[in-house]
Amino acid sequence: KIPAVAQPLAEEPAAIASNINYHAQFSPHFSPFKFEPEQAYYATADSVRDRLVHQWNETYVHFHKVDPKQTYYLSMEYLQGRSLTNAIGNLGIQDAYGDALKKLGHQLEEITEQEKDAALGNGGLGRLASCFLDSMATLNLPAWGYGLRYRYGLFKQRITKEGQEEIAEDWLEKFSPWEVVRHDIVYPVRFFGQVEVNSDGSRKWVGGEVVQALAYDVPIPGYKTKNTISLRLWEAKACAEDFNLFQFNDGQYEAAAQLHSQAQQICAVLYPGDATENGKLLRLKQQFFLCSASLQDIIFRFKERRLGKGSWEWSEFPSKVAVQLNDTHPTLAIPELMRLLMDNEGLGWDEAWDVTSRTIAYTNHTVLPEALEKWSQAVMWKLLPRHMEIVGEIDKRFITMIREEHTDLESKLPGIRILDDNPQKPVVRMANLCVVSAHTVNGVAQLHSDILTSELFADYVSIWPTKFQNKTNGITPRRWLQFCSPELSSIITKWLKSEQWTTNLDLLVGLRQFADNPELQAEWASAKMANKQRLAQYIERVTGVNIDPNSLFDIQVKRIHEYKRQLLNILGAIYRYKKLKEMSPEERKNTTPRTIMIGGKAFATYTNAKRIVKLVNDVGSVVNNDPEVNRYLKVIFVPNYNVSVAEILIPGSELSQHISTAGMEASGTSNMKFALNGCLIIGTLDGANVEIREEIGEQNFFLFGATADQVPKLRKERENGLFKPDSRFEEAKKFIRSGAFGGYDYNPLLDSLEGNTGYGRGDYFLVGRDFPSYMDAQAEVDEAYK
Ligand code: 26R
Repeated sequence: KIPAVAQPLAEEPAAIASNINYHAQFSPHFSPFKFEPEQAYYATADSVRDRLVHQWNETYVHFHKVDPKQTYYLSMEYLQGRSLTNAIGNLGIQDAYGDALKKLGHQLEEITEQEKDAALGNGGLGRLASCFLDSMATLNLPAWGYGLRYRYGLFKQRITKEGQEEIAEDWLEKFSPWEVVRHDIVYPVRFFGQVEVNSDGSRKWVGGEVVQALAYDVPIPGYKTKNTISLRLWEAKACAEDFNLFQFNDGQYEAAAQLHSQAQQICAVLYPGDATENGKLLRLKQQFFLCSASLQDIIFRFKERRLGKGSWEWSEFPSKVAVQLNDTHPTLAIPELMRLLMDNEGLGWDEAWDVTSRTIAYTNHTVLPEALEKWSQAVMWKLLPRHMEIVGEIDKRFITMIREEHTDLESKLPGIRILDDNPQKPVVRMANLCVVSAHTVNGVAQLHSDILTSELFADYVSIWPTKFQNKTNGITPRRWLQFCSPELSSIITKWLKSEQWTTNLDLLVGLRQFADNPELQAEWASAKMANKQRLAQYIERVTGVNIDPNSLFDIQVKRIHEYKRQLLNILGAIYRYKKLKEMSPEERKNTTPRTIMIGGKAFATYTNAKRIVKLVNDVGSVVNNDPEVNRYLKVIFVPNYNVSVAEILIPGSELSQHISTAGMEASGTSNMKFALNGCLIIGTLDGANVEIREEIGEQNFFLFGATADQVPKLRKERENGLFKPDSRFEEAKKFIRSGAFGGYDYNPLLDSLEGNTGYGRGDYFLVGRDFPSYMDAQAEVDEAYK
């Protein structure tokens, strides 16, 4: 029984102001004599957190009583961004908090900007995880997320003369008000060691080193509901007895604390470099650490809830627990659940397998070969000997099943079994382990799911015809429209005469009947202009470049990758610049002025991606400082793209680019965010673009490029020297090679577009093939904008 809260939560601005004041004085984070924006932020966050904690406790007690089937989302990444605006918005207390802060001499908007982004992820997959948490909370689902509490999240990107520089992002520097450390929730996680066989034949994993997983809980409030679910992030720490007092007193300080510093490495950074053996081992440790701690916790909660109901059976587990794997990164949850059930709980193989395979489901997020995880068997035997036994047994039984029940697939076994015993480099194929073990496998957009069943996982379809599904990605309309564009949101609400669209986006079709209404058009245009002005101010602040809010705002923001083809975008911009230079002043006046913005981070060791960042910056320096043309064209590299920057860019966009080589972008999710903010798309038939185009209509989508089914043939043709490049494409490349954008050697980057063979060479991503149709589509954009 939880005692009732003694003091009701304040509703009136005056009472809220006094609560904020209270936190400013008594929270131990800073001197009570200062109340500048930073202190006001922490005090406001603490005050909002009180409300969340209240709902959060009630949610936990409620689901404990009801004991429904609960979903657990296992993800190595979460891109939460900022929490204050979202929490206040979901609780429906913006006005009261805005007024309260005014009384205290502050603006809510200014206060919310004090918050650092929680960037515990890389890109699409991490942001998807965060959007799902918001939606599941809003839908009143019993769901939790599990992840790692990285000390340093995704690096901060600084642009220098050399291009991108990575800087450690100390998001916890001044503490996060959105996490609650749970000293009562700690599990041991073992690494290395060996397998012991007991007299009864049962097996036990012993020895090695054991670290502690300590829980940090982040509240996830639903929108307009009390449901407040948890994101539980694990931190690794050593046990007290691992600190060697004897050595310490002997002056051997480093040796004394060795186990402590080893434990700290586990959660030190997101995606540590894996070029070295040490790096690979650390990543595998991270993955296992997440899986083991989360499953121990899930089993603990299952037992706790079932014990309240009297007797229970393990066979009930899959009707009470769903574990969703966000890509293959948490695949070790499969052998870990098997191990816990067999070695700790005493289940036999068949029973443990039945429970495990009915509990686990797997989402695939990429078909890129280099992103399909394969772990060295040797490293796995060393770090996780018991799990390798189990994976070996799953593989053996899979082979037996094929030989007995699917003889037609026997010849395919080398490709579809889990272990790849290639003597050069024996590996475990994590995606295969997921497909064999999970009850359901899904792709993230229709086209992507079709590619999974027709190519990547085609051989499994006849074994399990009903295992494969599509679940097209989505986004939370609260963060990505309601809160990031209050101007546009209130216009939508006004015309629909209801706010219901914020939880039921289908209702937006109700706006169609007003599409030609000049009054709506004027309101809409003024909201867009306000958002463009806000964006222009931001760009001026971070780059020093002044951009014209009356020009077409054209944006491409996402991780920098060759398949996403930022290179196609910048080559198009370069061609546009060259043509503008060749025009007379009179001719220029007839063009459509454009501001092209490109932003995104390149993985630190991805050379060509970093060259693309440098090229965009170099082109910007030349174009933006060219007095002849800079009224008609600006090229901006937006530094340090992250969730908060996206919240400024997307509402101010008019055209956005989703131009990946068809078949390579699993879904994309920013395409949805842009479309939702009334932005048109130029894009290929790839990922979720296909479905977005069906929803928004062809007239709002500037389509170009090869289709996914043409791509293999086009690559073949290219290899056979049958490709004839367009003269515009040649001209743009030649212009760069001539040194028009400075002394940096772009030849290696441009050479990746030449030749005729191989991944990453010979224009594997078909930039040259799609360039002419891209330029034609851009010409249509210019006309439409006029
Ligand atoms: C382990 C390592 C090699 C690794 C590979 C790939 C780590 C992280 C990734 C990230 C990938 C899987 C990713 O972010 N994929 C993106 O997922 C989004 C959400 O489903 C999609 O919208 C997007 O198209 C896809 O690229």
